[in-house]
Amino acid sequence: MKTQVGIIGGGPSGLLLSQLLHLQGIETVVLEQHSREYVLGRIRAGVLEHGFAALMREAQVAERMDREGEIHDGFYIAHDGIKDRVDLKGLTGGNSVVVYGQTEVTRDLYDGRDKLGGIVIHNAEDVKPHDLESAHPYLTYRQGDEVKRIDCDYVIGCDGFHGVSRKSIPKDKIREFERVYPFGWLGVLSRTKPVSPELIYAKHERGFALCSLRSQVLSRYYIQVPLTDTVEQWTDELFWAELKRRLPADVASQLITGASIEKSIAPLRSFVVEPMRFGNLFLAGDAAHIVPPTGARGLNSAASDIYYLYHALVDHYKKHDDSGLDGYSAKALARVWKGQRFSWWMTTTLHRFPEGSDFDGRLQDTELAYLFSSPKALASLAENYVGLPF
Ligand code: RFL
Ligand code: PHB
Repeated sequence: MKTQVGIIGGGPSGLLLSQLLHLQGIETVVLEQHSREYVLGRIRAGVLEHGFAALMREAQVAERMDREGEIHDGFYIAHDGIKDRVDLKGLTGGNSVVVYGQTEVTRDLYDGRDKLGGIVIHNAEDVKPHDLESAHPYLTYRQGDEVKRIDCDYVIGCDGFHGVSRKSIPKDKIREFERVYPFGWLGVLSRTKPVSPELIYAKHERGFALCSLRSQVLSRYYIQVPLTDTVEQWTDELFWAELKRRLPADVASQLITGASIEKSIAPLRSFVVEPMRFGNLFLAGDAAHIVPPTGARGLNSAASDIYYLYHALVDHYKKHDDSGLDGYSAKALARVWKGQRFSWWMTTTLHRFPEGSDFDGRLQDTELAYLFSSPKALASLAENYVGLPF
């Protein structure tokens, strides 16, 4: 098979790029190692910035998001038994975020690909990129006993943190930057009315907690846990009891509990690879960078990569202009690092660090005291949370 752009990974990054390019008459093939059901079974992001939402609209897959997604004009930070509101709309001159699950985003993108007859090959095993430094790279993959080949002009690695794309780059051609946090998030999804119409990020001496939602009948809650904990250890009863302890009393008393319909533990990590290009391979999304989920930046950082790549590839094919492709890595990384800084700040400010000193604790308290006494500091938080411009 031959195509113009070979995309590895059928998560939100790969599907969005494929859809946007298709609408511009540029051919793509997406290779996904898992089944569609498996990809749609993963519960991840819940908060989309307006830039991401705009890109979904440009990709003509935003109808359901615009109908069912909730516009959130603010969120709360709970600390010391009280909750302080961050007025996103007021502080940013009218910006807000959309609460709409990544599962639904991905479902809408698959539907969009189907409608246009886009090629998404599932259960593609052993995907390998070849000849990335030549003008004629190609991909191979296995389906059953058969090994197949796709020739393309460019390979885009959208295959997440554990994918094959980044690993295909010789070690001496890239530099990796990483911070691993000494805790994870235990997440629970439940068919219950959310405790608060807006998200609550809670700092507590027992550890961080987050009250989020997918809709007015579907709640998503998280608590910080040691990395050694397992999902089996956390019965629903233990989870709800621990969550309540970490919330202000008036919030805890309102919490409606119920059976969990999904429960998982995610480790927290900050990671960036530089550059985001090797020959004719371009990395995008989690394949190139990971943030701890505290700032809700992961999927939103992927969106800016896709935006830059989309425009760069359109310029290449339609205007024979390669400046976008040549400048991609530097441009993408500039925004990626700002997302890293913000996610690191939210994480270090709101979590309990097992090795943290009393001095560190006082600094955390002072961060919040300063934040809620300074409209300028709050405006900086709000500007980052709604998403910096692409
Ligand atoms: P994905 O979603 O990991 O998709 C990669 C796809 O590539 C496939 N793949 C391969 N395919 C072929 N061959 C191979 N060798 C392959 N290896 C992998 C995989 O099967 C998969 O389908 O990466 P993508 O598309 O870049 O999207 C990134 C986002 O998923 C991620 O950044 C967010 O989920 C992060 N995140 C959040 N981001 C936000 O912007 N807002 C949030 O509120 C938010 N909350 C979260 C989050 C991530 C979380 N976890 C579990 C890590 C909350 C959590 C708990
Ligand atoms: C979620 O709803 O899954 C979610 C929301 C905000 C975050 C992280 C995760 O910062």
